[in-house]
Amino acid sequence: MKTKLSSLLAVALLAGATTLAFAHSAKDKDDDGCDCDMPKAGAAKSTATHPLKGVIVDVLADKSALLVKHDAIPGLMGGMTMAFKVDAVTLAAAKKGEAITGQVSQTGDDFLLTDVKAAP
Ligand SMILES: [Cu+2]
Repeated sequence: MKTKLSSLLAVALLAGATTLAFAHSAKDKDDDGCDCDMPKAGAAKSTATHPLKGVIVDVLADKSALLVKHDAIPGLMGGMTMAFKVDAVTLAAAKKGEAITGQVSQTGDDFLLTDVKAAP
């Protein structure tokens, strides 16, 4: 029993060493100019965004936000009318009554709307 366990441990250690060696060689490739680590970080972040479909009810310029009547966002909230923080470019381009799609992410108590596009 003890022998079997230690041989299993040896296999696990070997597998770990192989993984480390592989990770190291992959990292070496990064040093050649590939920014492989960057998209990975972005992908991790994007798991916290949710696709939104809605209509701009009002442009709240003083709050850098859009009041949006949105459809239900699975896993986040039901359909409702609420304010979303947007960047200056999105705010300037936003038009009352326009149907849009976008990506919702949460920062503390604020909901952020990015990647805003006119709905097809
Ligand atoms: Cu909402």
